[in-house]
Amino acid sequence: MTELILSLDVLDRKRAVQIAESCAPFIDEIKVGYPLVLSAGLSIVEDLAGLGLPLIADFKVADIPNTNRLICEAVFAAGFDAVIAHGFVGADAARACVEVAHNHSGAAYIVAEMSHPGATEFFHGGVAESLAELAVACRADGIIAPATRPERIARLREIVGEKAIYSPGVGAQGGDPDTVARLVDGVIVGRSIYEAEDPAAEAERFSRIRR
Ligand code: BMP
Repeated sequence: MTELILSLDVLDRKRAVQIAESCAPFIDEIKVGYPLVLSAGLSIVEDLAGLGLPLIADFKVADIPNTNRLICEAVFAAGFDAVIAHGFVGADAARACVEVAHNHSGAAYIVAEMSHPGATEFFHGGVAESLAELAVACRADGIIAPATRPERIARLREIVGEKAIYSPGVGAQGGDPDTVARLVDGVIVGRSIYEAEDPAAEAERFSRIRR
């Protein structure tokens, strides 16, 4: 099944919780990143935990192994179920995130290629392929790949095989959810849902990709 993952980049705590609650029947996971955590505090996790949906910490962790380890320990102690980390810092640093995640029965995903136009300045010439290979070598649970470039997802799938591919970049960034849903394990949607007049109705509309 392809999951629908809500990217909850909403700054107001009350509104974030309201949106998450109303969308909960139509989504499979919630991704929380710096915008919400830096505005509302890490304790936002406690407010969202009651929904019973896995919570992904999108902190794109990218430091030395020891610091990565400390960050990931804090992430899982806060109650998150998964963490997103960068791979360009090297296998030792990425592996630190994976090890902490697995010690907490959680998951770690490595960014292989990003979705915005500027990403191609550095993610080209085999870089994303190397990061996908690193994710496999580090026993990460999956990768992040761009919904804005479905042909790249297909290429990265050849490398990661059965591992999960979660893909942001549909809607507001131009990616087509139905095309991408056929290629990935989870479609990440932010603004198209949380900026909609009726976020729950929009989440329900997107939930057609859960098949
Ligand atoms: P939106 O649907 O509003 O564009 O949100 C996409 C979410 O996915 C944002 O939280 C963004 O930071 C994240 N993201 C992305 O858009 N592209 C990437 O390559 C990696 C991401 O984590």
